[in-house]
Amino acid sequence: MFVLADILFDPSETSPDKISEAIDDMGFDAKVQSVGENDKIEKIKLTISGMSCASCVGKIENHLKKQNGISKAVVALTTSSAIVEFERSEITARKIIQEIIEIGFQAELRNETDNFAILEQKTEIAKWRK
Ligand code: 9UX
Repeated sequence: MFVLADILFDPSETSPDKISEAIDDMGFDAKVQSVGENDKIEKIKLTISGMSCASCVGKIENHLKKQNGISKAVVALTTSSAIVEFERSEITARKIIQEIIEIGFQAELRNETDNFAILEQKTEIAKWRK
């Protein structure tokens, strides 16, 4: 009997081949059929400076939510940070940062490791698609 399993995984933790092996190890025969677009949504953390009162939070959140492709924008005044979720096909991290700067604040990706993690993940996925 042949069945299809749709598996959602974290590319930083495992790979389709590893998952398939693990299923083989349990006594079944698994083959990877396709690696889908599980990277449609990207989540970034930003450091935002220039916020001096609670209304700034609302200003930034509202401005971001108006942009196409941004599904979530949560800004925190106390930690000078923001978490933004967006569709890669609609908008980029660079554009999001530009939008924040345009309304008078400073923004940058929270740290280098995050940038590398995003890059690595993309490279991994590109590899599997070949
Ligand atoms: Mo508060 Mo923010 O008076 O741009 S709204 S400083």
